[in-house]
Formats: sequence, structure tokens, C-alpha cells
Amino acid sequence: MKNIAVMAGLALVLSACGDKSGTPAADTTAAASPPPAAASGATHNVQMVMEGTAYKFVPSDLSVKAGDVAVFTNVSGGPHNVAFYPDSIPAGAEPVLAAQIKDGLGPLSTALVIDPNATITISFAGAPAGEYKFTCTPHQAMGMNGKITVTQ
Ligand SMILES: [Cu+2]
Repeated sequence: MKNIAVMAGLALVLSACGDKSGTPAADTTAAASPPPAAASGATHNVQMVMEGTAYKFVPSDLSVKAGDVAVFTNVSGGPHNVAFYPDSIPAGAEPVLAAQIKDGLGPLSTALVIDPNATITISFAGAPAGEYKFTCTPHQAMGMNGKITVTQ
């Protein structure tokens, strides 16, 4: 009897959550493309900078949770972009990333950001756990690389 009460309570909590997420979201954008999973987590800011003669992502190594968002900002030394290495992302990550990268330099390479403080947003909603390695196409030869580790 006690177990049934616990189960009932759990069901109430679950259904409450369901009601909450069931409210229609303002979905006025990107109706034509398959909707990426909704981002629900934290935002992580990554700066794209030139310091002296060095080009870098700051931070160049960070951990996020699935559902978080990374916002890359063109601080100095642009143009920059975010280009994921197809062979250095987890299995199943490619469609998650490619669905967000429109008019990029490639399926996993975003367009260049040129204007000061222009941003590139990558959502890790629905993204498999693992290491995502990326570079900046114009500065790849200068070692502008980064890594994001996604945990569930
Ligand atoms: Cu760059």
C-alpha cells in the first residue's frame, strides 16, 4: 500500500512536468527544418580572440551538459568560425550539429563571423555525450582549436 502511494505521487510529479512542457512554445522560427531538441540548460560563453600573434578559443577546453548551449563571440582577430572535426565527435553527433549549421562552410563548419561581437550559437540539446573537437577554419594552421566535452 505504501508503495502504491509512492508510485501515485511520482505519477503526479511526472504529469505535472508533462503539463508544463506541453504548453505550446512560441515556435515561429525555423519551421521548415527539423526542430532541434529544445535547449534547456546553461549557456557557456567562448571568446574567439587574437592575443599577440596567437589565435584562440577562450576557454579552449570546457565541459557542458547535454541541453546546454555554447555561444562563441568574435572578440578580436576575426573572421572566425567553429568547424567540428567529423572524425572527432561522438557517434550520432553529426546530425545534431548539422541541423544547426545553415549556410556554413561545410556540414559541420559554421559560416564565418566577421562583425565585432557577432556570435555563433551551438546547442547541445539532444547531443550525445563525448568529446567534440573543433577548429576555426581561417586559423586552423595557427592552432586555433577547441574541445567541448558533453556529459549527460
Ligand atoms: Cu579564428
